[in-house]
Amino acid sequence: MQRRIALSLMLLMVFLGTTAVSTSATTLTYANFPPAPTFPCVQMERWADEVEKRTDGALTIETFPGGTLLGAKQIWRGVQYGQADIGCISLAYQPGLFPLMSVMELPLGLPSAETASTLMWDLFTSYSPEEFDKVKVLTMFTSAPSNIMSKKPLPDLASLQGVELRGSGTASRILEALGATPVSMPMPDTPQALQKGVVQGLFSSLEVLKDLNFAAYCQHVTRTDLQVYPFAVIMNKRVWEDLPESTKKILNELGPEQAAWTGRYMDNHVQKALAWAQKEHGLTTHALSATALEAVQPKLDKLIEEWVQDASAKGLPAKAVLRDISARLDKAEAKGE
Ligand code: DTR
Repeated sequence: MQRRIALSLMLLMVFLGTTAVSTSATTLTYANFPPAPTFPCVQMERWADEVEKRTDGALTIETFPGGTLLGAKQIWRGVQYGQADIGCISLAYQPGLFPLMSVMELPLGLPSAETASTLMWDLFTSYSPEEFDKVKVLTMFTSAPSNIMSKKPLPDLASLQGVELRGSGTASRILEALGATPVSMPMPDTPQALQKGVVQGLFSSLEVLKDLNFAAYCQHVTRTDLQVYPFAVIMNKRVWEDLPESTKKILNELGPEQAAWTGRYMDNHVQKALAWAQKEHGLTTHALSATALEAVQPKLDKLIEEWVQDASAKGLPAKAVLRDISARLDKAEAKGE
């Protein structure tokens, strides 16, 4: 009997020992959903390099682009359950989960990815929304403003009526306001949907013309610049708590810096992708007239009002958040951003 207890104790020690090794591991996994050349993965590689440099190799990151560890809609829970230590999520792919930070999906006229990304990080740190309590947030950023990419020219509201365009979250509702028929899906499903003709175009930031070769299908762009897509990089909380204080400090310092870096990278990359698509695929750019945008504005205002009602009903300081955003946008405009 005593021998059996001793054996059980030994097994328990081995088990505990293994657990301790895996949680204090110096290599952490990082799951990302879109293909490697796209901006969420470019920022992931930059973050991983910086972490390795700044910790003198004490912490290394094994990156998994293209959904090779977890798919777009699995990352939020997968990181909480420990299937990946770190993951990058697009908030728009899981409507309803982020009642406060979804403010970043609204048609607020955010002028650039850099302004929007730093604003998003500042909102997150000043409001510490409960919706992220179950994870450690390492950084946040946004895409550049979304525009319509399409196979056929869609230069005005009449031409947009009923056209199937891919978008996600609030972006779909913006497409509806423009008269189009939104089809929701994560970005990795879009190339096939375009090829098969399930959609006639998409609503996203324009760097995907190059990074996902969408310029081969969509030779027309209609500029709207109405909205951006917000992202968050999250870490499993237990893994975070097991990191040494010195590493935590480095990762915390990297948070706002990474947000600004990603925004800047994104803004520059959109310009490069546009020039490339014009040269290689003869991309044509259209713009909705001021009258068209004015006609749509009441529907866009309604989306914002609905968000305020929803968030306020959940006890969130929705109006204060919008006031902060508008003060920040005034400042950015004054600085010519
Ligand atoms: N437009 C959003 C966000 C986004 C913009 N570029 C990329 C590249 C890869 C994945 C997502 C995004 C979206 O369509 O999901």
